[in-house]
Amino acid sequence: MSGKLIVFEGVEGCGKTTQMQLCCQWLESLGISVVVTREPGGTELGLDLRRLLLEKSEDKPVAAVTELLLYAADRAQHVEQELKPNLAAGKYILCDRYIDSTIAYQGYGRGLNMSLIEQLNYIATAGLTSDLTIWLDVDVEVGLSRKRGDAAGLDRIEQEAIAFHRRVQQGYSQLAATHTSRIVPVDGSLNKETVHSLIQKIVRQHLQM
Ligand code: T5A
Repeated sequence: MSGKLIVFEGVEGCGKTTQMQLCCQWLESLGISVVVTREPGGTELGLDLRRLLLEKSEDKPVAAVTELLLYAADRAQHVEQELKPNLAAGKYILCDRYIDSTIAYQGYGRGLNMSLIEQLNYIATAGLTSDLTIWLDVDVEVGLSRKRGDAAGLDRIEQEAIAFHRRVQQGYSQLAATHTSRIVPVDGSLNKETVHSLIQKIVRQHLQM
């Protein structure tokens, strides 16, 4: 595969969408062909799964294992339908969340079995890992307060207790400490332009551009 997979990760409201847009504009200005996608919801099937996963509905509870399997199903479809073909075509893919989200949210956040999650991640991705994962490190209170300012309101997972979001943040911290060559932390509390220029440097260094 000749393309590159760059993943953006972090807690709610860490600024992934904002930074992916800026990164896309920058890469395109260099003449690079870019695909922007996300999990959940990077395919038509995935959009249906995203709605099931994130809509707020008192009378439709989602069990933790069900949630894990739905994220895995979304990923399996996304890898087959979007990631593999675009990488094979030499594209740079900017992906909003990937395997580390499942480890952070379903593993650290929900407390599900880590080896089960790793197996499911492997099944869903067939071993496809990112070339670079940028972790936008933001305090959970800062991220959630940014989201509260958005008109759409908070989704099912954003409405979880603050202790859940803190466990997720701890998960990202552990992941970054373990996978130092793949996951690069960026201080997401800085202003948008500063975060973008830090990301440019990381992408250049990491992908030897
Ligand atoms: N999930 C996902 C799992 O539990 N397991 C999994 O395996 C996967 C794949 C997905 C949800 O699913 C969960 C995690 C999530 O709960 P999502 O679409 O990724 O949902 O939702 P969010 O993480 O909340 O993503 P958002 O798009 O809502 O937020 P972003 O992208 O992090 O933030 P962004 O860029 O939209 O910015 C949010 C606000 O902050 C401002 C923006 O203008 C915007 O108003 N902002 C800044 N303000 C100040 N300084 C900066 N540097 C700023 N950057 C952005």
